[in-house]
Amino acid sequence: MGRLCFNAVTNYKPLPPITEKQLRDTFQKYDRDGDGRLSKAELENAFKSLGSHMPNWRARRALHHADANGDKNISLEELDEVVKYAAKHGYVLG
Ligand SMILES: [Ca+2]
Ligand SMILES: [Ca+2]
Repeated sequence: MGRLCFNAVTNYKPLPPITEKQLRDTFQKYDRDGDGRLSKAELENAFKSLGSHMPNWRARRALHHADANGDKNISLEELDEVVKYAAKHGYVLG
């Protein structure tokens, strides 16, 4: 009977699922001008860092989805919706 090598399996550690808090922190980090809101460009950079292949499109969708008052910026209150949106689409820290 041959010996099976399980090293490849046992050494494999799946990344822990990213928490919504971590996602939120990541988005907040991308508030580059520190005005407490995420503009579309800032959102785009955040999605890029999360590994989005189409950060521009994703930022537009997220804005459309979460910008409750329509000022084209994501406030801290609205950020919860963006976080949920990103989590739902499987975004992880890159
Ligand atoms: Ca900002
Ligand atoms: Ca807004």
